[in-house]
Amino acid sequence: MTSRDRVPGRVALLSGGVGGARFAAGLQAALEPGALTVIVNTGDDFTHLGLRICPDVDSVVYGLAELSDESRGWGRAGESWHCLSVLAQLGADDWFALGDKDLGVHVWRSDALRRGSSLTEVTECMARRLGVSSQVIPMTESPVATRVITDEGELAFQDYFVRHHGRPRVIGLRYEGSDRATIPPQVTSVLRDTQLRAVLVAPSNPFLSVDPILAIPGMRVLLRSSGVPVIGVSPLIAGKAIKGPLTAMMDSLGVERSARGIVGHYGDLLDGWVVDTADATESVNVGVRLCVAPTLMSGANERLALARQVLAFAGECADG
Ligand code: FO1
Repeated sequence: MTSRDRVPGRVALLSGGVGGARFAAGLQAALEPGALTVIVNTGDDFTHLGLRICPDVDSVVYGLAELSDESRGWGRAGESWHCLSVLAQLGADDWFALGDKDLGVHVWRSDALRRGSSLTEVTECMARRLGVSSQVIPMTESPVATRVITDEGELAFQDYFVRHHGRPRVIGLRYEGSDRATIPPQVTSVLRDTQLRAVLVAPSNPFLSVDPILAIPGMRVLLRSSGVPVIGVSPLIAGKAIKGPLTAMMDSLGVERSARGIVGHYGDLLDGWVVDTADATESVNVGVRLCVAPTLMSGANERLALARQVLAFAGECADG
């Protein structure tokens, strides 16, 4: 693509892991190099085998660096699992699948954090060294941990999601530490940049990936006062999530499985909502402006096409 085909202006994206990483890759291809900033959920982060693991940050960086395993959506392509097999042989915890290449990142990051670097610095360095032109910023430096209240008791996020395969019925969620969390200055500066043309919300799980970002005190006000359209992309296609426990969670948390249900859940955040073509007829009385687009991001062309359509819609919303 020539630079003339690139959409001008800066864009901020709120993102979780897998779906968010794919959408971020499309936006990076559609925008001028360096114009995308991804603000990433860290509620899934945890310490495992002494290593600090940041799954959504890593999924986004790998996606932007074109290093992701496309079928899994998390972790790296061409991964090997020698370390994990040794851990299993030794009777260590092996329920969380850490690949050998991925482990290199966790060892390096944990060491850098122990030596006093911030997660923002480590993430910026990782993205740059892996050749990413976009800015990737963890939602906060403060410790925030998503806790899932289920019919089998309260679980740490990765216990619920990976160890229990997202099967327990979800009754509620807590974003532990979020009430004391602070917004990184880099996030504030992007959201106040006069070149900013849109704030986008990725097609990520609202409860697990986006709500932890919105739970940081002052974040909603900062997003709303950015003066640009806030546009979300639906994580549902034909009323279902591509992967993961979203629809079961919507049912158990009493959120209607529809555009209206999710837009209503986000409250006064959004100016516009993008639904898949399969959901066009169901998406009535949503309460915000609506755009219909093919949202299944099966490859690079589809990701780019979706990004361009969402950016055009954001432009229409800005023009009134
Ligand atoms: N997801 C799984 O379903 N099983 C795993 O074993 C697993 C390992 C893993 C290792 C590193 C990493 O960065 C992500 C990993 N994920 C795994 C994905 C992760 O648990 C979730 O996708 C996110 O936290 C939700 O966005």
